Amino acid sequence: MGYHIISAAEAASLVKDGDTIGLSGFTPAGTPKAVTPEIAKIAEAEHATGRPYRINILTGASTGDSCDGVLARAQAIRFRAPYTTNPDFRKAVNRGEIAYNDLHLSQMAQAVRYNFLGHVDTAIIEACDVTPDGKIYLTAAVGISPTVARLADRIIVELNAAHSTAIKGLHDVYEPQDPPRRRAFDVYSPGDRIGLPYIQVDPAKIVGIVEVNKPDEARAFTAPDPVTDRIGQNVADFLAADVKAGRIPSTFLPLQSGVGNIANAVLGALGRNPEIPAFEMYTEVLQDSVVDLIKQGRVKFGSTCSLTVTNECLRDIYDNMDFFRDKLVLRPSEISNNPEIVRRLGVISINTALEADIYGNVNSTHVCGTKMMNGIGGSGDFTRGAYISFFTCPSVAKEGKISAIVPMVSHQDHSEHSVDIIVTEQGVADLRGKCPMERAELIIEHCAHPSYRDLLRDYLRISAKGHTCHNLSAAFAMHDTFLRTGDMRNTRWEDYVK
Ligand code: 0RQ
Repeated sequence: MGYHIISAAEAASLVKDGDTIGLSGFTPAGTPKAVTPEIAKIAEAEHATGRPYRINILTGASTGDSCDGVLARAQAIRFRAPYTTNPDFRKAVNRGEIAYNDLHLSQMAQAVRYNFLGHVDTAIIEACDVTPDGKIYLTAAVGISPTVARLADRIIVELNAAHSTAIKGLHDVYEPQDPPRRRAFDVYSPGDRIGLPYIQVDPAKIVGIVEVNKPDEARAFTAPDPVTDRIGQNVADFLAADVKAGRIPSTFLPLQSGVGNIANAVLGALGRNPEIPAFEMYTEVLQDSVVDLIKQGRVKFGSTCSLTVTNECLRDIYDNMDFFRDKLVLRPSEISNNPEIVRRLGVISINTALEADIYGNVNSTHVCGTKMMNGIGGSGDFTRGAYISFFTCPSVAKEGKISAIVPMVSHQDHSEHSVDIIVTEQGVADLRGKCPMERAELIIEHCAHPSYRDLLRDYLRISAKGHTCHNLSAAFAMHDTFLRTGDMRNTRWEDYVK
């Protein structure tokens, strides 16, 4: 091959204190798994001798434990962007130990190109193949790999035998020009290809190949429960009714769906609903549920940034690539999540909220306004340009002690101007064409849990009249009561009304 085969430890020794590394992958799919644990060992050894060692990480979305987990536990991360789901990383962020920049995923690659996030010293790219002339064939995701591979001083390739070279050809690698020279993206349907099946780099920049045989660290989601099932059913019934009413074309429109248990349940329900025609996905992550629907013919095509599937499911795709090849494409995150394309295609977006307020503003990221959960991910990329934007969540969390419907969100990721439909297991609030007070009534009566409806109705009674009614002394009383007593149901408005 002409490249040096080096150990993961040798590769890690090239990364120095203060360096910035750019990683392949998007979610645990396609993320490097061998070099980052060795970087963590260096950090621990340096810290043991009293020397500083912290690095900056730029990547596509979340990673696996062998990246964010081991590096966070080794206190080896100074700065990281964007989205992450790792519990140890989350704890370190909420202790104020890591500078975490929660960017929209579509903006990540261009933020690196615009030099907003500093110089990339080393790119670590997981591949299933690499050619002597510098063609890198990626694995189960694209993320920001083309950009960090091009901009980095040096590239380390993790050649991972756990991925099959059968995946070659599924990627559509395209890196836009920067303004003022950017051209339109010629994606007019989810299956349109605009790029190359590999990343082309200068082979002289590849300083070493690390041979790896480690599967992706994908999480298996729990099976749908009655609450997530009901949410899925509510979304599916609503979409079927909108098709019948002529608000959605009878041929249907491409869907985007976030990650997690609710997203899986929603897709399952959509697939089962006979009134919804077979559809396409223009999305950032494909989970097992979509692969099942492709096999059943219910999903005709999936454009995605990653195959965030269980290892069994990935093996199934690799073993049946003749079937899947014309039904999937893997794109860089700035294309899979591109707001220009999302609005052009008329994507129906379905994302998850931690909480929504009675006017339709949504918090997807911060528990009680201060503690980071995961991040905004691609939810903003899709919501703002969507044909119809949905947010789903259970009406209560923590055995009913927290209401997901609150007077005012404690952190805002998506504003009422971008949010069309809110769905809980209680029902659906269709906010399209509604003024704020009509929205409040729909959200309280259709989405809030019955044990919180009186409390929310009473909030409106104590609110100052206006286009949007609020009582600014009491707007966060439910959050404050939860933090003081452990249960939002203890909220007494009279304690807050001045
Ligand atoms: O806590 O883990 O302790 O049980 O939040 O909630 O109901 O299991 O739902 O797995 O779908 O995650 C918004 C976090 C939901 C996720 C979020 C607690 C609840 C539970 C998880 P436990 P569920 P999910 C895709 C696009 C980001 C935006 C997005 C997410 C835990 O979907 O990160 O969609 N979305 N991005 O108990 C306190 C509340 C709560 C609460 C739920 N109001 N207050 N805790 N929980 N509501 C990502 C990519 O782009 C790659």
